[in-house]
Amino acid sequence: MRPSLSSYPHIAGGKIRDLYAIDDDHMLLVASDKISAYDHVLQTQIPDKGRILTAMSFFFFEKLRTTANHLAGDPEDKRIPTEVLGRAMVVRRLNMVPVECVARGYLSGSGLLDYQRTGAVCGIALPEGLVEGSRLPEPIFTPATKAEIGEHDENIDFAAVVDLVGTEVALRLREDTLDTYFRAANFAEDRGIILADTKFEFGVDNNGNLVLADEVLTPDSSRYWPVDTYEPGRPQPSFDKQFVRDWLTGPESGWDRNSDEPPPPLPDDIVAATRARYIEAYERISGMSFADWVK
Ligand code: Q0Q
Repeated sequence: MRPSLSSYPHIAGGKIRDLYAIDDDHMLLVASDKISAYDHVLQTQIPDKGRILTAMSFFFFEKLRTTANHLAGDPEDKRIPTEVLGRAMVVRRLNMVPVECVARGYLSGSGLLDYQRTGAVCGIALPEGLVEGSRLPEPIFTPATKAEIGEHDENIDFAAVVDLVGTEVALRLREDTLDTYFRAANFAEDRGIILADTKFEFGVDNNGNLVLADEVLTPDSSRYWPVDTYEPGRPQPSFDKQFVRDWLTGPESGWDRNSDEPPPPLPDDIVAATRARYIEAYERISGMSFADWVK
């Protein structure tokens, strides 16, 4: 008999995910079917998105198991309530590091903006002449401080990370972030998906070890681009959200992204196509069929 979700105190809620306390040493990380676009959480959900992205985290935690992580149970752990089975992870409770550990292999988003303004990202000088989507000479560690809900994270330089966590932990954060990104990006690229960047969260366990936490290498914590349409010099199509973005900014939605109006509900065909893209990303990367994932 599985416990009910209501028996676990709710600890934190992001826009898309929730965190519950199981006991003093364990937490439950739950992914919803919600999707965000243009800084809005859409009213339309994508069926199975929470299960697909949870399957991706489990896959990468196993694939990258030489990096210590916070997983404390398998996908069918008996502590997972039936209502969230397949889209939840039982994890060890950690002392979370107050730094968003971002690795970038390509120039996009806030990294591109920083580069256009200063020629550098997080204090790391880059070659001249780079454009949107440029592949960087080598992946870079571009940390950020966690923003309040609804705000964007603020990019900081390595010295600021040292001020926050000390030199030894800062060096380990940079090393683990770049090493884990490099391995995952190579793996994904061999399967036709560019992992342009990703955001890791780390925590410290009771033995003082630095541990990879949160979700990992999902399309919500990373930029996934299709290799076959990659072309520097313009915004790259998102592997998973492009159908949503194009419809919302196209003539059919009637929505103005510069207005204060919330986006309208998505039509069924856009929902179905987006669900298929999430499944395609998981199956191409993992080599497994989503039909076999926990339900
Ligand atoms: C922890 N979060 C993320 C979050 C809101 C997720 C705290 N193993 C852990 C974890 C993890 N993962 C956390 N705390 C202690 N031990 C994760 C940012 C926030 C909803 C879901 N915050």
